[in-house]
Amino acid sequence: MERTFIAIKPDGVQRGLVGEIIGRFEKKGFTLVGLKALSVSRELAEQHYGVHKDKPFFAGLVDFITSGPVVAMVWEGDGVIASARKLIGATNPLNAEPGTIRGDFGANIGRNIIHGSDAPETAQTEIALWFTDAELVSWQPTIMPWIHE
Ligand code: DAT
Ligand code: MG
Repeated sequence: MERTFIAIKPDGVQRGLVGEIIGRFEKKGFTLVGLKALSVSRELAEQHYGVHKDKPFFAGLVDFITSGPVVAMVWEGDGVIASARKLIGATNPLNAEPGTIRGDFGANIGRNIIHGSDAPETAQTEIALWFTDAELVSWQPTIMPWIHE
């Protein structure tokens, strides 16, 4: 079953959006298999955003993600990686459709509330970077026959 890495960034946590965001993933029908709140070290931030290390916004991005609490999650479900990106919306919240998390709650690209893995390979790498195997729980929601045929 497909899994993706989702992180609520310090702005989302500070603004009290944790419950709202978790609720959206739950109501969609995805399964929560990992969840923790943490302060992100610079080392973890630089590894997580390594693909952007040559971009002009990299330093600000690392400063921001290390500036407050982050809620890290792993969600499971058929097609969850691409679907989560749709629930999240465009990178720039000003371009994100209403109904998406960034479209409903964001107003600035540097404060876009949430991260979601963009492909199967990055999902796998990011889950391994943020969680140990022991921190992930494999389970089958009993409601699954009403979510998935
Ligand atoms: P996404 O988070 O939608 O996958 P990304 O991987 O291209 O977007 O960029 C990672 C983060 O970096 C993004 O969530 C916000 C920040 N960012 C991206 N482009 C930016 C820009 N042009 N100016 C400032 N911050 C930017
Ligand atoms: Mg990205």
